[in-house]
Amino acid sequence: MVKDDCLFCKIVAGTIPSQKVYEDDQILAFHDITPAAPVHVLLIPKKHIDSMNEVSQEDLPVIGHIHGVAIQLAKELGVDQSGYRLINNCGPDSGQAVQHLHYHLLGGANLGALTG
Ligand code: DGP
Repeated sequence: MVKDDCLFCKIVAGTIPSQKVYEDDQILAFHDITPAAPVHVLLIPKKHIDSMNEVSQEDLPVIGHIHGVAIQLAKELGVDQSGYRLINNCGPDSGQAVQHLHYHLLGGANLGALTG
């Protein structure tokens, strides 16, 4: 459930501080420390899951819940109409730096196209 040397598990436990924007018993959302857009929030399951590759059938409800809260936060943070992006990085080629499943909610500026 918790991995002792995991940065985001420490944020869940409160031993590393974060600027929380949403929390319940299943998930936590907080501002990214190095924002890549005016709105840059990370949404994570409290349960330690290394990456998308380790998501099991039993984890699918929390993934859906993260999406639901992302939609809610996009509204609360005022980017639902201007547009936003919800991103998961999985594995080395994606640039995943923190090995605890997380989604980036980005918005508040034109994010450009992912593909040409
Ligand atoms: P990724 O490359 O997808 O693994 O993104 C990891 C993100 O985590 C990156 O945008 C920066 C953010 N981050 C790293 N360390 C911390 C931290 O201590 N606090 C917060 N709030 N964000 C962090």
